[in-house]
Amino acid sequence: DKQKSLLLKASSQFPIPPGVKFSYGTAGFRADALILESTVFRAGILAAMRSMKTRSMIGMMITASHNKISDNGVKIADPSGGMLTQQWEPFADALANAPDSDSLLRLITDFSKKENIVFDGTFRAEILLGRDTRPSGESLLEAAKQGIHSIVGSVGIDMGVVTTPQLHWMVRARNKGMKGSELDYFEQLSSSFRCIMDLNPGGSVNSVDNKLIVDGSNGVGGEKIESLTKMLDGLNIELRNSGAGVMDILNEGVGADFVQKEKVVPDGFGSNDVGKRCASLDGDADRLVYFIVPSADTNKIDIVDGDKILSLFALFVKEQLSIMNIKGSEYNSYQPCLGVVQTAYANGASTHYLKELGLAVTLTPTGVKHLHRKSEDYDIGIYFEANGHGTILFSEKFLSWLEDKREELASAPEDSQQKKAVLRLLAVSNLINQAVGDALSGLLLVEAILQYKGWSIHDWNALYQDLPSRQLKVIVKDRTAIITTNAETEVLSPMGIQEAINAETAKYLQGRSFMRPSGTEDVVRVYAEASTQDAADSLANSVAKLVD
Ligand code: 16G
Ligand code: ZN
Repeated sequence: DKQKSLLLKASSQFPIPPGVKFSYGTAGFRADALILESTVFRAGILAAMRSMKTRSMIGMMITASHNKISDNGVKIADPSGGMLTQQWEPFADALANAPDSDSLLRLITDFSKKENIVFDGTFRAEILLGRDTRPSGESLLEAAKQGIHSIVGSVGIDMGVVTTPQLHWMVRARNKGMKGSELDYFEQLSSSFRCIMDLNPGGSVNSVDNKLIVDGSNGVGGEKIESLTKMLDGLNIELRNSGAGVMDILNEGVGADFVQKEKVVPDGFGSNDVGKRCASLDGDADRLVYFIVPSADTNKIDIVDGDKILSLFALFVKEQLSIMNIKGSEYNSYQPCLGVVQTAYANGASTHYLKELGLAVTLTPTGVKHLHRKSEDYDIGIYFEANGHGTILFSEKFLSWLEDKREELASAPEDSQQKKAVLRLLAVSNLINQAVGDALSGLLLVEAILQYKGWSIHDWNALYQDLPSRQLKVIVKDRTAIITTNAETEVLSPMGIQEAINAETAKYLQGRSFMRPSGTEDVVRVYAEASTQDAADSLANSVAKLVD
């Protein structure tokens, strides 16, 4: 029939490269851009099918985030704006690796039967498409459209060059029946930012230096932050590594991943920036870290990472909850539960700090989908990976409770602290991206909280002192030989390795160490921390020797 011939014809235009195995992985398909056309074409088919299944709009983002510029990738966003459901990942893998058009067609037919997807063209499947600034993005986007159009009745809507979180936000907004253009995104961020700033103790007058220097990683985030800044006052952003210069190469010696892993000054920064407040985005602007150049004599930086952003957010939210005095008799019927979610990479000092604050801390395996899902268990769930990806999730129940409070307090005096705390939390829920971690909205919230507290980056950095840590990677033949448990903190198999790690770790003061197979590369990663840098290095080295 029509659908079959359409699919066969279109897929014959996109043969798969020989000898490559694609895997949907932790964050979608990712590879050298030159071999990705068939994968992106097929991901377009998958997105259309997902839209038909869920009767909702689906997102498709073409990006390889912090990877080098010659790589690219594709990720699917589900109707909520979150990551594609894990239940469809095996189908995604199978589609990407089907050797020819006939087997592709068979896979699609079988899976659609199982999922009750009927190709009669009566449902208009809609896929929002976005890409980062990679030059390969344009032709890959074309391949995505071809994939979408090979399913009868499906349309792709091209949003152009956007950040990953913008695309996820747009999908979420549109599926909630709200306006979801880029301008709507900027308006929501800037108005909620202004709202929090206006509620600050000093009003919108700045109590601390409002100058922030941003490293745009030579990617899409730079351009977007400039558009956003035009709609803001109360914040003075100097953008570097915008990607506009001829020598500017995406993610090369710049950006959040580089800064957090290497802990050295990124390109474009130097001795003139000693002591200033600096921030780095990654290549698709879903990660954010801050840093300080401590002195002109070294290229080392003090990293203010995702754990510290999490701690700042948690401290702020907890403070607002206690201003509202929810433990008091008045609100006794409902006690919102605040929880924080980290991974094994979280610095031990951050976990200790958060527990001392009295918060529930949970660890999940690496990868945003795991942290995000766990955070949904709370009324307010805050999650961050140390690498700077994270956000705050508010439950519907909590938000409607807040709305009720707002109404109750409508006639309270302007300077009612309770009223302000309610308004602040509502503004935070509008500012912070509910779909996925977002460097732009995260940055605005950090800035607003620093103003609220009257803190410099040094005050913030002093919340706790990071334990020295070391990360190593060991190249292995088969990373799947290592199987971990307990949120990747322990090795289950091969037998004996965990005992050996324990024995090594016990030799060090405040020692902690684990190994895990990477979800994105053929390596095993080793993490160690201890009371001194030398000790952390030496622990990491001895644990790395246990691999293979
Ligand atoms: C991906 C993940 C990131 C994780 C990283 C770990 C998403 C959107 N991104 O980039 O969260 O930290 O993989 O990489 O989930 P690894 O498994 O190679 O260490
Ligand atoms: Zn990214």
